[in-house]
Amino acid sequence: MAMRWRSGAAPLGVPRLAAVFLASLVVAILVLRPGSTRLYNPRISALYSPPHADTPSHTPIHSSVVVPAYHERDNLAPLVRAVFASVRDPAGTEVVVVDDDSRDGTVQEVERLRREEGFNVELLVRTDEKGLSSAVLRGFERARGDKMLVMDADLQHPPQAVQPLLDALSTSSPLALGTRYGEGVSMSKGWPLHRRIISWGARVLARPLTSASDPMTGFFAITKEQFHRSQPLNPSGFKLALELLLKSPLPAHATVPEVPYSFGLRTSGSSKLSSKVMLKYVGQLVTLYVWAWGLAFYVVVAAGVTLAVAAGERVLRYRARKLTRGKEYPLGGFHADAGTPPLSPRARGKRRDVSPGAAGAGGGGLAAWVGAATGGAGGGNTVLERKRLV
Ligand SMILES: Nc1nc2c(ncn2[C@@H]2O[C@H](COP(=O)(O)OP(=O)(O)OP(=O)(O)O)[C@@H](O)[C@H]2O)c(=O)[nH]1
Ligand SMILES: [Mg+2]
Repeated sequence: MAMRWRSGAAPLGVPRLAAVFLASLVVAILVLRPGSTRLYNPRISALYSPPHADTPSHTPIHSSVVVPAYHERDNLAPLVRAVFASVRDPAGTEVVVVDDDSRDGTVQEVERLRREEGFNVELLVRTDEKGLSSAVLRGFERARGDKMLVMDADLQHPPQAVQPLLDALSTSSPLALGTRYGEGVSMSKGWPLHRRIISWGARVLARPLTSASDPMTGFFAITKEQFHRSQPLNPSGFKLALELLLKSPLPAHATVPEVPYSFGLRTSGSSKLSSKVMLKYVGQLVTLYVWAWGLAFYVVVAAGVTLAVAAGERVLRYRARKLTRGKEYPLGGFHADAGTPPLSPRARGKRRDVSPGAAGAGGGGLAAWVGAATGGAGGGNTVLERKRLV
């Protein structure tokens, strides 16, 4: 393929790069602007109405373990048993399972756990909504405890870590995160390489937003009070902890404790982490960046695009030069037809005959070509040069 780039062309100067920057800025604002209509506002949630201050709540439940579940029937019994076995006060604890109409026997299983095994398990079956984050948000609405903890149904989050995570909550730390990257813990060895890479990439992308070691965690705890303090949240996606981390303003001097836990392998049921979920994560990140940085985010994106264009131009220019290296064209300029064979020594000898004409034309590019074409010495050689150039 003939290369069109000419090394003689002027490099992209400041005015052109400024135009690229402005165009990218406009496109970034138009394309990446988040819609605010479908956000979830914890303060005006549909189901939950906080008790009035003068009517103290008589519920003995102080901790709620919210479990989003989709096709997880076989995991529910081991999970519920392990959770109640590991908490300090089982009578003051409830498990709230939020199922998205799995129709896999989850309803019967929860009923059985309540009736036959006597566990305090609530079940919310949603038929009009789907998605992990929104399931957790609905679970929060249902939860009666002042402390709420979220964990997966598939036993990847160790039930033994439930009590330490609940204990990490206090008035000075109303949000606590489980972390897979703390000291003394590890990811299950069976976790496939591609999952590790995805997890690493997701963390890197979120790094400028938070210093938390595992903002992608699905294992976290929050007080109800802190939840209601939150700004409207994105209910779509997988990463509610990251939303809460950024959008629920902590009281002065509050900290976010991290409780290390070893991430296990799913032994039953199947993963819901699809490429669609990953794309949604990128969308969620974009809205969070806009939320946190405002116009500065678009400026960073536009600056990135401009840098990429400038770098791309340099690479093309460099490649073009490399392609013609060794081809000796006497007339200057750049003729990067990679398919053109180099001149033979004989032709080179003849070519020398025409060079005075070229020199007479004053150097490179089109002017040199014209000079050679019109130079008086050796019309035959001029034809040879013309062939080389087209
Ligand atoms: N209610 C509800 N729960 C969901 C939905 N998607 C996922 N879940 C649950 O959320 C938890 C986390 O989902 P997983 O598929 O285990 O995601 P993951 O842990 O990142 O992926 P694996 O490591 O492959 O298990 C599980 O308990 C799922 O059943 C959903 O759309 N609705
Ligand atoms: Mg899982």
